[in-house]
Amino acid sequence: HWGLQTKWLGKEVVHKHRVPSTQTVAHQQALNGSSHGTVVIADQQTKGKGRLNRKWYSENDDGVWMSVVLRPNIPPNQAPQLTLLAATVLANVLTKLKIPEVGIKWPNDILIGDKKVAGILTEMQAEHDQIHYLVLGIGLNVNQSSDTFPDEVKDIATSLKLASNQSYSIRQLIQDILFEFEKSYDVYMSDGFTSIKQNWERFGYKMGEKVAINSGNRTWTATLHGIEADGSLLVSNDDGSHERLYSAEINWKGG
Ligand code: BT5
Repeated sequence: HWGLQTKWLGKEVVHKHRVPSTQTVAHQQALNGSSHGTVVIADQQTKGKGRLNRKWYSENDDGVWMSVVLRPNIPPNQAPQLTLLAATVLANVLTKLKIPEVGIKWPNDILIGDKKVAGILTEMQAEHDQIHYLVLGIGLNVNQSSDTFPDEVKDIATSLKLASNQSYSIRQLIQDILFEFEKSYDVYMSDGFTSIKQNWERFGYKMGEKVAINSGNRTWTATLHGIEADGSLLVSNDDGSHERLYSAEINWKGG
């Protein structure tokens, strides 16, 4: 049993040892009518997914690999707020564990120092301007050591163990994350985006600093200011103009 201390989140838990991706399983669950708050957990994923068809390495039992089915009563254009909410929840949980230098790199990377420890993938099914359901995936590296990561990510990835020299119970982390997620989600549903914004910006990576930004074929420097209700990132350019970014890559190297 998962020992969850939640009210509605994880009332139904689907646990698999090894699946291609918990996202796919969660989509099937949702299409088969699974209720709001259904959680899909896997020990291992053979085809973990990132955004834009990128890979999420999660082949071993050394991380939290889970997806949550949500049926929120919000317009589809507010769905990015749930990604920001999930990022804030993860940052809070890690900080409570006394992990140092936790940051959120817009839009969905959780960092320790300059390295990525977790990512979030939100996929939505909407029709007639209503969210049918949403699958929110969380991948958190927990007990990997430095030689566990594949070459492609070993310089950019980290784990809780690498950051703190201790191992963690994955089950306990899942309990903590779901508990905090439910609390924040309920506050968000009653108080709206402002409940997320402040908390997110507290962790916001390089907030108020000048960084290099990459968007499509454009690269330039700008100062990061904060997040907007539509999930965009507000920046000010060197010529003083402000801009909202909807998809971009933040690089710290050129900053
Ligand atoms: C993400 O995408 O960061 C979203 C990751 C979501 C994973 C969860 S696990 C449970 C659920 N089931 C799934 O199949 N997915 C979700 P993105 O921002 O596109 O970042 C992907 C990039 O992160 C890759 O291109 C790599 O550079 C890097 N990466 C891949 N695996 C990593 C890992 N384990 N740790 C750190 N970085 C990684």
